[in-house]
Amino acid sequence: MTAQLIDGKMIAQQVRDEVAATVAKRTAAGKQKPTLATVLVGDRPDSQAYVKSKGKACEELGMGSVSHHLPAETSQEELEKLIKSLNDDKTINGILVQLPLPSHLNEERVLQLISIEKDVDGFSPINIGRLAQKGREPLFVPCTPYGCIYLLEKSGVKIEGANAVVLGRSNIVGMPAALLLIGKNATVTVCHSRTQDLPGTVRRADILIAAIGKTEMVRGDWIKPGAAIIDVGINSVPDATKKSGHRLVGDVNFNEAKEVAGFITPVPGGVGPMTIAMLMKNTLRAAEIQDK
Ligand code: NAP
Ligand code: L37
Repeated sequence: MTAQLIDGKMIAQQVRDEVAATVAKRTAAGKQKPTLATVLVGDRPDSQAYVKSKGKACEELGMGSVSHHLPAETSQEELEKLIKSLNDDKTINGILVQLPLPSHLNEERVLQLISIEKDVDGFSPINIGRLAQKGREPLFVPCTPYGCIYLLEKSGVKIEGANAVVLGRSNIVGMPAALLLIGKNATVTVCHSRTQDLPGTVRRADILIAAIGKTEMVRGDWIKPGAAIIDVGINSVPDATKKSGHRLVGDVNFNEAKEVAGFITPVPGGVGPMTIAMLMKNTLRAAEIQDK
């Protein structure tokens, strides 16, 4: 292995410790616990697991959490009513609607309803609009892309002037990750399912953020020697040696890429734990904003 491993689990723990220390100081000063409301609609097992981890993280860091689990057939009207009541609830600092929503629901209308001071996922149109404009700051940076950039910076990877390639252009990962990299003065190429010559494009990347959800699609011979690889993909593959019968792998073939790259994140233990840590950071920030 030539690449330096970027230990997301460890870096996430450092972020969590910092958040917990600030929360403890606030609580000692008699302030209300920063409190996150999670909203999950339907029964996707992955979403259920992530929302559960988010609630657990809140408790571990001395913060409050309230979880709303609605049935898959919830109507748009019922969901909007819940969001409005969370907006008005003074005991709630952050609101996270776990995506994707079931297909009959209008995601855009739900996200634009979340009050901007409580939008800890950073997906409301005002937050994303600010992220996309020069000289403007969003109130909250979306958790997964924020985690990716944090890992690069903590590892001492220079973003300014780097050629960055982002694989994927989704609203929750690829596009905001690309906007953040542009804001940090990288030269950014965004690839998607219609991109021609993906291997050739990836070979020019000093920084690669892979978020396509395709098992180990990025091969070792696509990687520029010394590149920094942030693998966001979470893919489940059958594995008879595991009790669960499966294991998680990324969008990058780790064993091949680690021989060429300069830095690489593992899956699991890379971006996943950072997503939760950055959500905790954003929830604390929401409480701080609402103090004022
Ligand atoms: P998504 O909404 O399905 O978007 C996938 C993106 O990848 C799309 O832009 C799609 O292109 C592109 N794409 C798909 N197949 C491709 C191919 N063969 N070549 C090039 N581009 C391709 O997924 P997402 O929500 O962004 O998530 C991506 C991955 O990250 C998933 O594995 C997900 O589980 C994982 N994830 C991890 C975390 C974490 O915290 N670690 C958080 C969120 C998501 P088009 O736009 O053309 O369709
Ligand atoms: N903020 N995140 C936010 N909003 C959303 O709407 N969908 C979504 C979202 N995505 C999300 O929460 N993803 C996510 C993915 C992986 C983890 C956490 C959150 C995670 O903890 N992954 C662990 C492995 C977990 C496991 O073993 O199952 C990891 O180490 O990667």
